[in-house]
Amino acid sequence: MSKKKDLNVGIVGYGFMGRTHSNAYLQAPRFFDVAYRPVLKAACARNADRVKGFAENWGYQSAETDWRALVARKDIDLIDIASPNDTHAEIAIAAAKAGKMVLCEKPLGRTAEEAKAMVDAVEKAKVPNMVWYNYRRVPAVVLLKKLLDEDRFGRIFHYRSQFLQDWTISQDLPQGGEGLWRLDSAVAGSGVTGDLLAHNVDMALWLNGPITEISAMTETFVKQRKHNLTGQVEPVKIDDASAFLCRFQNGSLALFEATRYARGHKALFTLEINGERASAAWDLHDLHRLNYFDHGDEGQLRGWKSVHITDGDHPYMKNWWVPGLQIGYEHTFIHQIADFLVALDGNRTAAPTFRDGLATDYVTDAVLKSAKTKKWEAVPAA
Ligand code: SOE
Repeated sequence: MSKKKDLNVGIVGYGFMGRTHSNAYLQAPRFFDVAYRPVLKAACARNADRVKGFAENWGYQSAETDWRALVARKDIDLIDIASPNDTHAEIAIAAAKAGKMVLCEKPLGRTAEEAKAMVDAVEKAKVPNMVWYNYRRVPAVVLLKKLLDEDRFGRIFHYRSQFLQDWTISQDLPQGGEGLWRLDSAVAGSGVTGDLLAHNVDMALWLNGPITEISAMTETFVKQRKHNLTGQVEPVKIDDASAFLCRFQNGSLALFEATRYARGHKALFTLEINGERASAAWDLHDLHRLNYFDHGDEGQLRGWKSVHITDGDHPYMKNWWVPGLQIGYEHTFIHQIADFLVALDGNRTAAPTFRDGLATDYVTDAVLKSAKTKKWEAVPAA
């Protein structure tokens, strides 16, 4: 392997996503033939002691407590935003203005309006940009995309996708603050619509093309929760569950559902697509399997196949262990940064770009709007 060029990374945020991204920067150049080696220059978060501990644990060379200082540093090429949703736009826009590459956790903006300002900033500055919709990089999902691109399915009739969790059912769970900001609408923007459904939507737009119109419903099952920052019981303004019907530009009809109230389900992300000649189904709990039905198979043996996507000719798998051995959740982030580094070397951009992230925000905004108006809502093109 040739000598790699340094790519100096400054990350904002040391939570769950700060860890997944940091791990990806370290592992990608070890497992993939990429021209760049991410150098962990600085980690940034408000709590000085904790950010220092995080930096030491992951091998960041320094720690900052003000993201503005991080963005101003001349020794940093790329700003990675792994902090809560209310910080995304301000940091991304400042980083783009400073000429940095910008990677951002999902959802891109709390609203499409915020996301649009972020797209304008990175496109004006012409800086590489990407949103961490990591599930696009599951090998079985990438294989499904390849099969669709090869037109093995024919006309697509249906798409359906769910993301089911159960961790907010207790009424005693507070809202707000570290770990629970996803329940605070001021920080998160929305509830499951922006947090979970956004994953389903990003993947669907990639696999099945644009969504044109939507009819949605949302519900907030627990109406009040203690707020961790004020100590007061306050109204809950996020959506706890969100579901919608829609039409895709290719004429297919779809059903989507996300909830944190599906008792027994921890992160059940599913999808199924039905075409004229074939169907496929995938779920995150069995992420290595792609279930595939080919109507072209010989009649007496026609049926659903469960293909174990771990062979050397499956997407990404030749870079890991030996055929049959599995990889997991953290590898989706490693694949994403590896793809980013390959694209960077070729002066290309890896998807999903900020503009792709905006397309998802347009859909989630339309979901929230339709749930309020109780009408079908059109989805603007990004
Ligand atoms: C919420 O529980 C969450 O952590 C999301 O924020 C992530 O995006 C999803 O991948 C897993 O669930």
